[in-house]
Amino acid sequence: MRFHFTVNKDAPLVLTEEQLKKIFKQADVNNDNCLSWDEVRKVFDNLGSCIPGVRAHLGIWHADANGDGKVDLNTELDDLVNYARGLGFTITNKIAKQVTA
Ligand SMILES: [Ca+2]
Ligand SMILES: [Ca+2]
Repeated sequence: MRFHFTVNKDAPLVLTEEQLKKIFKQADVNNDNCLSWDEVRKVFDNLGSCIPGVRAHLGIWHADANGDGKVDLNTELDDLVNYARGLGFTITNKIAKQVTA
Protein backbone atom coordinates (compact mmCIF):
# COMPACT_ATOMS: atom_id res chain seq x y z
CA MET A 1 0.00 0.00 0.00
CA ARG A 2 1.28 3.47 -0.86
CA PHE A 3 0.79 6.57 1.16
CA HIS A 4 0.99 10.04 -0.28
CA PHE A 5 2.18 12.91 1.81
CA THR A 6 2.10 16.51 0.73
CA VAL A 7 5.03 17.27 3.00
CA ASN A 8 8.61 16.30 2.34
CA LYS A 9 8.89 12.66 3.39
CA ASP A 10 12.13 13.43 5.21
CA ALA A 11 10.44 16.03 7.40
CA PRO A 12 9.60 14.84 10.91
CA LEU A 13 5.93 14.09 11.54
CA VAL A 14 4.44 16.66 13.87
CA LEU A 15 1.94 15.28 16.36
CA THR A 16 -1.66 16.05 15.52
CA GLU A 17 -4.28 17.37 17.88
CA GLU A 18 -5.90 13.93 18.11
CA GLN A 19 -2.62 12.22 18.89
CA LEU A 20 -1.77 14.74 21.59
CA LYS A 21 -5.20 14.31 23.16
CA LYS A 22 -4.68 10.58 23.27
CA ILE A 23 -1.27 10.96 24.89
CA PHE A 24 -2.55 13.36 27.55
CA LYS A 25 -5.57 11.18 28.34
CA GLN A 26 -3.31 8.18 28.84
CA ALA A 27 -1.18 10.28 31.21
CA ASP A 28 -3.89 10.35 33.89
CA VAL A 29 -2.32 7.54 35.89
CA ASN A 30 -4.40 7.96 39.06
CA ASN A 31 -7.66 8.16 37.05
CA ASP A 32 -9.01 11.27 38.76
CA ASN A 33 -9.91 12.74 35.35
CA CYS A 34 -7.43 15.56 35.92
CA LEU A 35 -3.82 15.99 34.94
CA SER A 36 -1.58 17.13 37.76
CA TRP A 37 1.70 18.93 37.23
CA ASP A 38 3.56 15.66 37.63
CA GLU A 39 1.38 13.88 35.08
CA VAL A 40 1.78 16.71 32.55
CA ARG A 41 5.51 16.83 33.18
CA LYS A 42 5.82 13.13 32.31
CA VAL A 43 4.07 13.75 29.00
CA PHE A 44 6.45 16.54 28.03
CA ASP A 45 9.34 14.38 29.17
CA ASN A 46 8.14 11.56 26.89
CA LEU A 47 7.68 14.01 24.04
CA GLY A 48 11.36 14.85 24.31
CA SER A 49 11.18 18.30 25.87
CA CYS A 50 14.44 19.48 27.46
CA ILE A 51 12.51 21.38 30.10
CA PRO A 52 9.44 19.22 30.87
CA GLY A 53 8.88 20.81 34.28
CA VAL A 54 8.70 24.31 32.81
CA ARG A 55 6.49 23.12 29.95
CA ALA A 56 4.16 21.50 32.48
CA HIS A 57 3.89 24.76 34.42
CA LEU A 58 3.19 26.79 31.29
CA GLY A 59 0.81 24.22 29.84
CA ILE A 60 -1.23 24.11 33.04
CA TRP A 61 -1.12 27.89 33.27
CA HIS A 62 -2.58 28.11 29.75
CA ALA A 63 -5.26 25.49 30.30
CA ASP A 64 -6.28 25.79 33.95
CA ALA A 65 -9.46 27.83 33.58
CA ASN A 66 -10.80 27.20 37.10
CA GLY A 67 -7.45 27.73 38.82
CA ASP A 68 -7.23 24.47 40.77
CA GLY A 69 -3.72 23.79 39.47
CA LYS A 70 -4.79 20.79 37.42
CA VAL A 71 -6.04 20.25 33.90
CA ASP A 72 -9.52 18.75 33.77
CA LEU A 73 -9.68 16.19 30.96
CA ASN A 74 -13.29 17.07 30.13
CA THR A 75 -13.20 20.85 30.15
CA GLU A 76 -9.60 22.06 30.00
CA LEU A 77 -7.74 19.54 27.85
CA ASP A 78 -8.21 21.43 24.57
CA ASP A 79 -6.17 24.40 25.76
CA LEU A 80 -3.37 22.16 26.98
CA VAL A 81 -3.36 20.38 23.62
CA ASN A 82 -3.25 23.72 21.80
CA TYR A 83 -0.29 24.77 23.91
CA ALA A 84 1.55 21.51 23.23
CA ARG A 85 0.77 21.66 19.51
CA GLY A 86 2.32 25.10 19.30
CA LEU A 87 5.61 23.59 20.42
CA GLY A 88 5.68 21.35 17.34
CA PHE A 89 6.58 18.03 18.96
CA THR A 90 7.23 15.25 16.51
CA ILE A 91 6.54 11.53 16.70
CA THR A 92 9.47 9.66 18.16
CA ASN A 93 9.94 5.92 18.48
CA LYS A 94 9.27 6.29 22.19
CA ILE A 95 5.73 7.54 21.70
CA ALA A 96 4.89 6.00 18.31
CA LYS A 97 3.32 2.91 19.84
CA GLN A 98 1.32 5.08 22.22
CA VAL A 99 -0.33 7.10 19.46
CA THR A 100 -0.88 4.23 17.05
CA ALA A 101 -2.25 1.74 19.60
CA1 LIG B 1 -4.58 12.47 37.38
CA1 LIG C 1 -8.35 23.18 36.35
